[in-house]
Amino acid sequence: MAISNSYPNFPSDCKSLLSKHLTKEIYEELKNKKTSSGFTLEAAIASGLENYDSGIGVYAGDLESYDTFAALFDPIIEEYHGFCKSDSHVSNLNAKDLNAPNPDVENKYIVSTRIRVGRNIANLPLGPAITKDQRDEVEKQASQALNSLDGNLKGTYYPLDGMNEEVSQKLIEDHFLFKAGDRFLEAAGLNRNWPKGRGIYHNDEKTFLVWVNEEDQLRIISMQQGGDIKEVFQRLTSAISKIEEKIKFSYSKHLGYITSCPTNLGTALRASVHIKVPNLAQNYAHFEEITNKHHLQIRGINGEHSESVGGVYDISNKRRLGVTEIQCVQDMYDGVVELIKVEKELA
Ligand code: ADP
Ligand code: CIR
Repeated sequence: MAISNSYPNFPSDCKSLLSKHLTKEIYEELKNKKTSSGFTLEAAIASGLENYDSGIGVYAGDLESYDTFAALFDPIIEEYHGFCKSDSHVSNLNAKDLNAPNPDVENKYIVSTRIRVGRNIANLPLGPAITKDQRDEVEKQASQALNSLDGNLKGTYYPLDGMNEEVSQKLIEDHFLFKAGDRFLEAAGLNRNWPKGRGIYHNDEKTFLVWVNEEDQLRIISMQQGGDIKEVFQRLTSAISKIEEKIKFSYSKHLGYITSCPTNLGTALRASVHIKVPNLAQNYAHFEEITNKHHLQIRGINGEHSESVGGVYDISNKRRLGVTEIQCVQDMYDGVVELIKVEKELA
């Protein structure tokens, strides 16, 4: 446990944005500040201090955190998203504006496509600062709203508390459910009272899923096998608008949808494919050159901080703030088209 009440010393090989942007001056300016839900600098930086291998290392406890601790959050947000203090966020969830014909009709490269957004309920603290009662209230509101969905979104809410171990393990292995015990979330206080208040909603086909009270209060997910990105996006946007009829989400003109991790602000959208690129992956520098050009992130196939298996990678948009939802998906789409082209040439 590296938390202390003095300016932290980061190891020299620490690459987190926290270690880069938490100067002594900023630490001194913020160390005694507190938001109205009681969130402090110490809580905001706990994950990055406990986990020196963090990419980012900070979490917000509420909407106010982004103001109160702006001296730290703003430069991190600017470096991650390329979004400045004077910029405004614009949303566009109109699937008609997306130009994304399936880039892999023969099903050779894209194993599956998934698009998710994070959402949090307006006027409640975010997960790192939420109380048990507030978290239970989120679960109640979310499960009620979800249980009213119909058509292809109709499904069932399964609380994590009491879920059979084999069932949850299988859901995790099949990429449908979040893992337990993530050390980054643990240190941020996001796993308090686990597994109470957490759960997953899904339709029978498991093409529409909602995680309740993980890193964000809601993670709304649309996914399916293959590369029909537009179909996945359409299902997602229709679900979002139905849920929004019942729940008011936390949104700010400047930062868009409010999330506990600053990397998710704005659209809170991550559009990913699991894609087979074994040849390109032999030349990792070239692989990264293409993903960087299209503002994409490479992850392993068992979630963030995991490794690739068999040359299959999770490729997703990196920018989420200051770009519309359409642009986020378009970033992923354009990059995937190029990755497939290069992989074909190398075969
Ligand atoms: P996030 O919730 O930020 O999207 P993760 O990287 O932790 O974060 O992924 C969550 C889960 O979704 C993991 O099980 C991961 O394997 C799965 N997943 C992500 N993208 C895809 C995809 N395109 N196809 C299938 N599963 C996916
Ligand atoms: C970290 O700092 O590595 C974790 N807190 C996760 C950050 C979110 N990841 C990302 O790159 N979008």
